[in-house]
Amino acid sequence: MTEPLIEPQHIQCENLDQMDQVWTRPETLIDRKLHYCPGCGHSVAHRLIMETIDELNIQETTIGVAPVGCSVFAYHYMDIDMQEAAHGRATAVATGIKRVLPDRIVFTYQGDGDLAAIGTAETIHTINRGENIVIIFVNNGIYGMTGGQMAPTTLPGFVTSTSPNGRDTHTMGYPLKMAEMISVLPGAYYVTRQAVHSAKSVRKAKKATLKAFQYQMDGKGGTSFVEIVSNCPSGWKMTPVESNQYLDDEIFDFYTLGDIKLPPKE
Ligand SMILES: Cc1ncc(C[n+]2csc(CCOP(=O)(O)OP(=O)(O)O)c2C)c(N)n1
Ligand code: SF4
Ligand SMILES: [Mg+2]
Repeated sequence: MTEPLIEPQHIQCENLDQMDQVWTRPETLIDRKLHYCPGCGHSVAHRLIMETIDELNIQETTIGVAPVGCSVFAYHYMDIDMQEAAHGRATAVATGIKRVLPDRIVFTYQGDGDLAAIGTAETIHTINRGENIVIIFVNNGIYGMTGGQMAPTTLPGFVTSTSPNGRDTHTMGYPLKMAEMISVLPGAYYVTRQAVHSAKSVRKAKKATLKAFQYQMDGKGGTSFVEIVSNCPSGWKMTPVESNQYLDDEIFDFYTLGDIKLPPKE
């Protein structure tokens, strides 16, 4: 029998009633077994969004748009109104919803294949029109759902099932920095790049998500874009721990974390 990677922890909690509760499941995050692979950042990203919706008290007024990709079943976990979109079309669907129901808070949740490959045109034109929606972009540098093919965001040299010798920039081009690209559009109101691989990064990503939804509620500007650079342990052929280390060692040098565009000062 192979040894478990992480030994189970048996923690004795003798004075449980005297302890401060530091975490509870967000009310809007449905208590259901997730279909994601162990250690996948999608589940943490889901939690952040649902915490944000709880804290802003917008469960009844929020409509999410789910993509095609590993997060295609996002609506199984998010206890809000949700609409499924065809692959890449989430921001176009969100545009329609927001225009018909302008008092609703509308967001898309999309992977990098969905947003930065088949959906590039929809993404750019939605933001160029300054639609007052939030786009949550989970960039894990690969097509996770379909078996680990190269994405437009894959780093040079990275091995995937369609770049078995590593991404060769001469024949396969360079990785797209979507956040930087769209930040030059006048319709982009708030653009930030975050991560969810550590406690510190989760706290920062949460603040960014809160801001993005709050900006939409204030209705002063255009599109808010929150990129979450994440892992795909299965597609990357790494353990969850290795994949999080890889983010720190290799990925964040290219996909620098932090705010890229802030709303104009009043
Ligand atoms: C029109 C169309 N083309 C291709 C596919 C196949 N397909 C499904 S998901 C996907 C890519 C998913 O990758 P990503 O958006 O990065 O999400 P991840 O699974 O990595 O979270 C592709 C190419 C499809 N479902 N529909
Ligand atoms: S294939 Fe990758 S992105 Fe999809 S659930 Fe598994 S680890 Fe997450
Ligand atoms: Mg992906």
